[in-house]
Amino acid sequence: MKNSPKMLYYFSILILAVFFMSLTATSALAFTDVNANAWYAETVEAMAAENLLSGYPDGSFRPESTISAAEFVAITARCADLTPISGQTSHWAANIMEAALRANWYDWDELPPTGEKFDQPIPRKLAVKVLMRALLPEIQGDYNKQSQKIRDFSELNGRYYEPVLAAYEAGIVSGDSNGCFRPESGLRRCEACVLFRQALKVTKNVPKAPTEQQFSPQPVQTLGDGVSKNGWLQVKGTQLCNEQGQPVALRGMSSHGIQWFSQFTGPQAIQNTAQYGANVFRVAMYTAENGYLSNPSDMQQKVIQAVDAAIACDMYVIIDWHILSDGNPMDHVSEAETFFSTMAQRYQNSPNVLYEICNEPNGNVSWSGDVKPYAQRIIQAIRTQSPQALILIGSPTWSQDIHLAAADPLEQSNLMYTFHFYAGTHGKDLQKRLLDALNLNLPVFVSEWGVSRADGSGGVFLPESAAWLDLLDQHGISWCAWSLCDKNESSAALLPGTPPDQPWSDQNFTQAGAFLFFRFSYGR
Ligand code: IDC
Repeated sequence: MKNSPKMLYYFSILILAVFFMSLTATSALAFTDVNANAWYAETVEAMAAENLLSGYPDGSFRPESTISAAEFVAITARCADLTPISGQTSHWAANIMEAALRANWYDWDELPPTGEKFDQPIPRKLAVKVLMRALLPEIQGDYNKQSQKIRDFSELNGRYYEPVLAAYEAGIVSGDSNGCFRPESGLRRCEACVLFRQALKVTKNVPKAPTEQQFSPQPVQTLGDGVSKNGWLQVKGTQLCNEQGQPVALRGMSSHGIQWFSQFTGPQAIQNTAQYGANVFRVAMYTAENGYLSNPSDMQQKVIQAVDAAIACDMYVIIDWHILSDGNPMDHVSEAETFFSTMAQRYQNSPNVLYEICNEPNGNVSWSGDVKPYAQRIIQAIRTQSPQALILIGSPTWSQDIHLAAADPLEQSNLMYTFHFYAGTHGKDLQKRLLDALNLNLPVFVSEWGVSRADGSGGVFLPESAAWLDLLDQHGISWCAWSLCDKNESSAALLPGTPPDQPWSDQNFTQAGAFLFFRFSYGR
């Protein structure tokens, strides 16, 4: 057949058409709704090519929609290669959110693991915080230089200064056309992609700071469960372990003073607490304030009832010699000796029982002159009866001076040092002290802490409390919270009038209680 010019013409058009079709097919497009000419197309495509974006089941990406908190965290998790941990709801992102929370990318109150904020738009301030903590925690922003670049800086909550200034410093964020950051606004999905891409670029250029191994070790995976599974407890290094040598963390409640609130140390109240996942209960037997010193046999009886109730629930139970206004434990050392030797004899075959020999030494009292020699005598009294018993030792300044114990510890084994804090009063300084003590190999047990101020009232301070508990979890540290009672003070877990001898529901809890009871089995 002879080629006519007309046929050649049609033929070349066909070839061209096929060529262009193949072009569009290769350059496009991971998503049906990302236009190749859009300003963000290149970024979105590049991220999709690296499997960092998955889009929606219908093949769309919805670049103009506002990105939700769960979506933002999930993409960040892919960028940071974060391994999910079993989450607390059936939300599609629950496992990722759990891992992100525990990695400290954000705080409990910002995106509670219970999921109510997962599908809400993530505000820009929080998005930037998540991004910087996940990908570039080592970058710091110069306050004076960077804050000047942000026209609406006064609208930024101080909680977000650090990550936002760092993001400006690194050139990841530059503000809108008016020079505003708009901390409370949401982000479009396409804008979020640009943020991710920028951060990933910077990551490649930032040499990784040497990790401060001692301050950020891998979180210790600890077992919960009760005595039937874990048996006699033992201390290995700084870690509480079960009879088989596996790391364990006890979590539960402290009673209030049993001279006032023994109705909440009965079988039903303790069982209620165990049912929410607590595996330890602390029996606070005051010595002064109409406690043991004024009424030894009655108080001892109350202790026994509470201990037996906890044992019946397969829990560990701490017998606490609750000195408080009587700040020097040496003042009543012989009474303590008698009491502990009686208890240790009675419970010598029971792996459930732990002995806390002096709640909170305070006032004019020294570690090496008072508390340490006191501990030596009481350890002897207990171990004569119950050689394997785990014993908890306090320190001056209401059991905050663990640095003194760390510098001059007792020689005996199977001891832990108690460390007390109240989230509304104590923060970074005491947290540093805790980490320092761990670094010096001091085994620490938080036998009392509260979500309130140190006077048992005020607040509640839930973000601060969550930060504390996250730190304890990170280091596999056990805790009991003050207190299981219905007194009208903010540290109390139960609303006034809660029946001690009936099962409880969530309606019985104060804000403190709702938070604490939820944390017993957190991450387990
Ligand atoms: C508080 C109680 C409060 C009581 C007071 C004195 O919450 O109702 O009136 O004791 O008995 C501690 C103590 C603990 C305190 C608690 C809160 O161990 O007995 O309980 N706290 O102040 N150390 C630091 C704080």
